[in-house]
Amino acid sequence: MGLKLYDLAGAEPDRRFSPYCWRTKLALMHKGLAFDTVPWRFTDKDAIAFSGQGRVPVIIDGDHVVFDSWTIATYLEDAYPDRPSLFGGAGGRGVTRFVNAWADGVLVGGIVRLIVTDILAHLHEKDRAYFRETREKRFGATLETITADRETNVVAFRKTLEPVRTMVAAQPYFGGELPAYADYAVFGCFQWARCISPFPLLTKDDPVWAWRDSLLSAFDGFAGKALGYPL
Ligand SMILES: N[C@@H](CCC(=O)N[C@@H](CS)C(=O)NCC(=O)O)C(=O)O
Repeated sequence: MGLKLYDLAGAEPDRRFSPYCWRTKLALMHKGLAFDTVPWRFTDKDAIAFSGQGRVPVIIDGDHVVFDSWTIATYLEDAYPDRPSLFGGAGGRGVTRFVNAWADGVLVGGIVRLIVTDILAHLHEKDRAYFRETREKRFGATLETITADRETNVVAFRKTLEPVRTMVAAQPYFGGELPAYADYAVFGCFQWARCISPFPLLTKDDPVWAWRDSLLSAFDGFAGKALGYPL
């Protein structure tokens, strides 16, 4: 049996929008591993109960069940050492852990405030009440209040991307000449937004735009072909 990934979907089964699942899919492509995805909704807790928790990504690889995108990345690196490296050695793994944490805190946290109402609009009916309730509790505000000032808030969000601009001014990817897991950790956040929201996160003259474009084209346009909004 091939590798299987439980992948967050919207109302349409092929609208796949989790930033964490995108990281995992690109890591699998990078390793050249074939996989099948299972569309999963927020309230399908029973479907992944075998993993002992309630979030995706979850992968089944033979006898191994692994969840959490960072844990999956380290699992793939260690289980498939002869395939192209995701981290480029122990030092790279350590630095990538920081990039991953920065993406989780600064990017996921910044982007969700710009697109959360668009996420709600694309969810399967059975997920909507759960999503609204859990997120409004988390943010302490209605979803509509959170995105109301997004035209202003996106300006501050773009400023947080300055380290990425510094990086792409000197080299094509976080991984150097070729993409690595640090690229996927950051790119997954932009792909999440593209798949679920028409709201423009970047301006065309931003050097981050070109970096994102090259990842949309990677692996024969794997991420670029996914259902989402045009950029
Ligand atoms: N730290 C986890 C986060 C996973 C996560 O939060 N996944 C979301 C989808 S983007 C989820 O499954 N949420 C379920 C819920 O909110 O009930 C990772 O990196 O995989």
